[in-house]
Amino acid sequence: MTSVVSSPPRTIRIGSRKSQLALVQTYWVQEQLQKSFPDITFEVHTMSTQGDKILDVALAKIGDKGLFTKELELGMINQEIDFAVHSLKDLPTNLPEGLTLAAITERENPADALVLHEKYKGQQIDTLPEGTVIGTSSLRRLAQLRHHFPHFEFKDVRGNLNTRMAKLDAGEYDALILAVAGLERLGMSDRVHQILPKEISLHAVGQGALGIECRADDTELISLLKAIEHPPTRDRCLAERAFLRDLEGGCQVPIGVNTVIEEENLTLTGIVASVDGQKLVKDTVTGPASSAEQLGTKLANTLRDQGAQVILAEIFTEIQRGA
Ligand code: DPM
Repeated sequence: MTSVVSSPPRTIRIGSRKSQLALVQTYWVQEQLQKSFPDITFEVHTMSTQGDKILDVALAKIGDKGLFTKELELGMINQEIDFAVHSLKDLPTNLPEGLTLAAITERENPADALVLHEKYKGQQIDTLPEGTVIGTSSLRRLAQLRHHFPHFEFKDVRGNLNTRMAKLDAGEYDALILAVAGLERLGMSDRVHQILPKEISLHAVGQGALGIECRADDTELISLLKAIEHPPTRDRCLAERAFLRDLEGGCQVPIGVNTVIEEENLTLTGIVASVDGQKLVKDTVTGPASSAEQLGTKLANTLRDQGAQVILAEIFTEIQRGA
């Protein structure tokens, strides 16, 4: 055994929500980092967030940004944990002072999936009958689907994936709309009946990617975390997040996006829709991927010129009134 140690090996504490999906994601990050840095110990610490505790109120009505992230962020500020793993789409676009988005991991399929009750087996979204009851608590999914399928009924659904599936199978809903990525990570890809095309549903900002947040002054950790960053996903997600930030949308707004990188160019498409699906503005911008955030801002300006701000202002008033 050697007695000469240059610096004590560091133990790094990872914060995670306790949900099954959050833990799968966190253990994946832990494993990747452990492989890259075998001399460092990575420990997982779990915490409950506000979003895990309030289960009976529609997400949009809670209205608070950072529902699934605040407790973890306090843990970092108070030095109880060193970094946190989030579903990037649950991470607000403005982070608390002293914290930074250190890395973004490779994105899985960012699309939304149609999950059907077994009596509809073999059907697609456009063959479902009038009055089909769709469960979703996403204003983004609600607005886009209402726009295309005004003859469906929509019902709020909360709870983790297993709870939602049980409600579907029990007949409380005919169909659910869920992220393909979440279903895949939990080994439930077989429940995906159809991947919704982008013409029907543009996905949420950051959907399918993980965001790693840490203290902005922990430069040593930030450089370690770059080992699990996926640059094309980062560019796409930075463009998407700049777009959302510029429109001042929280995560519970009917804003959807799509991004593609070809050669050095990034193409960003965005939509802002009213909750009833009646009003809708959509456009696309293309430019160098190295200026991802400027592209997001550019698209926000373009959509604002087309009336996005008016649509969003109406939604905030409605939510405040508790409509
Ligand atoms: C956010 C939304 C939802 C989650 C809103 C949206 C879906 C809520 C619902 C911001 N966070 O997408 O328009 O439909 O009731 C969430 C999921 C994942 C991360 C589950 C899902 C897994 C996929 C991923 C909840 N957060 O969207 O089906 O990591 O991108």
